[in-house]
Amino acid sequence: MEISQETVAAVVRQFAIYGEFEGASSFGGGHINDTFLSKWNQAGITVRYTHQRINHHIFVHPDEVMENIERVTNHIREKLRAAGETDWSRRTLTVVPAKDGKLYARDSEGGWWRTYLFVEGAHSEEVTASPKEARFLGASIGNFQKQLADLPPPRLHDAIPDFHNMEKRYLRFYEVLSKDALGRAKETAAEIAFMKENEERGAILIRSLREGKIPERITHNDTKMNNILVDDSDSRALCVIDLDTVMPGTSLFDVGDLIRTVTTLATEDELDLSKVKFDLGYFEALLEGYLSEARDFLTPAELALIAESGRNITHIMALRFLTDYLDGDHYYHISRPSHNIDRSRNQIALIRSMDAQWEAALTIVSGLCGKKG
Ligand code: ADP
Ligand code: GN1
Ligand code: MG
Repeated sequence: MEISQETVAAVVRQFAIYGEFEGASSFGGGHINDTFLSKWNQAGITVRYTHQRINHHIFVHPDEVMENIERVTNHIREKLRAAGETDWSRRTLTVVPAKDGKLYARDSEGGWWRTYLFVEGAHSEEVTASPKEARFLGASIGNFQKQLADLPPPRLHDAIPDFHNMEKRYLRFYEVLSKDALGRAKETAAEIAFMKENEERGAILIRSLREGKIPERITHNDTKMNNILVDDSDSRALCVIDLDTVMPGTSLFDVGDLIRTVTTLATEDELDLSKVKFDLGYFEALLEGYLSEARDFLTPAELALIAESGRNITHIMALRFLTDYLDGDHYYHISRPSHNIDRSRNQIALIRSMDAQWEAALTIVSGLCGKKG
């Protein structure tokens, strides 16, 4: 549903922001929430804020999501301050509460909104610029997991229960497929066949977690690279954003989504599948960065599944995009009718490219895990 300027102008005024509202415009390319950037005149200085209408069909308890985000960002901020870091308001998101003290505000149509300080001098990217940048991205997520390892109880809310539960994702896929409401199964026979052939290996991470072979940790669960802001000045990963899905999970969900998005120079919806290639150089650089922060706390069982995590999360996305296409595109934002099936085909191409270089990927992981320092 389109959001009118009037709705935005009315809702942003509910937040505890000083000064004169100058306007807001749509911003960013996320698939889930609606993001706006606003400008305010604060006694002669222009200050910008980020506002998001939370997709409450997906995050059905937005108040709980905001509670999670407030706890997580406060914890990280305290850590940064204690370590004597400066510039901490660019290194973690800052929630701006509403004037009534709540972490969200409601619009006249029942929408749920939140506000963050806009992180200036940073941007998000869709493809990695260099192996050096891949290293920074990896280190930022290793560090994020480390920062949250000692978050005091209680347990975070499950923002989306079973978010990366492949067995449940398959059940939903079969349900949607059996209805085939739009008659799209025929044209997607090859992708459906791929999903059926690979169902067994898709469950590796979720089964390992359930059986206690790998530990539960606080993880981000949506670490695609455009959810990490990069500093304009030096290309360093500056701030991990899009925190809606931070909740208990496995470290492998995060490293897996990084592998999915950082190790190919094609975007997730690239149509020329010959460009969708898994790049071992970026893979190694990414893992070097990640392990520089995470190797001390990861268990041998987690390390052994690192390469698999990339394939697994790519597989989940391929399945989710296909399911949404068969279901009539209700979940992801799309900008063309074939967008979801294009994404699914792209992700399958990436899995095939990983498969083709599997032994080399495993050799890189064992080389890195053996390395000291
Ligand atoms: P979605 O859940 O829809 O993906 P995100 O939280 O990822 O929404 O935000 C969409 C985009 O908006 C991000 O990729 C980023 O470019 C930009 N963005 C979001 N929050 C901020 C912020 N606080 N400062 C600067 N840019 C932001
Ligand atoms: C969505 O919110 P965004 O665009 O960063 C999705 C992720 C997928 C991603 C695929 C809550 O992420 O799980 O990996 O699209 N987020 C949710 O691009 O479903
Ligand atoms: Mg996002």
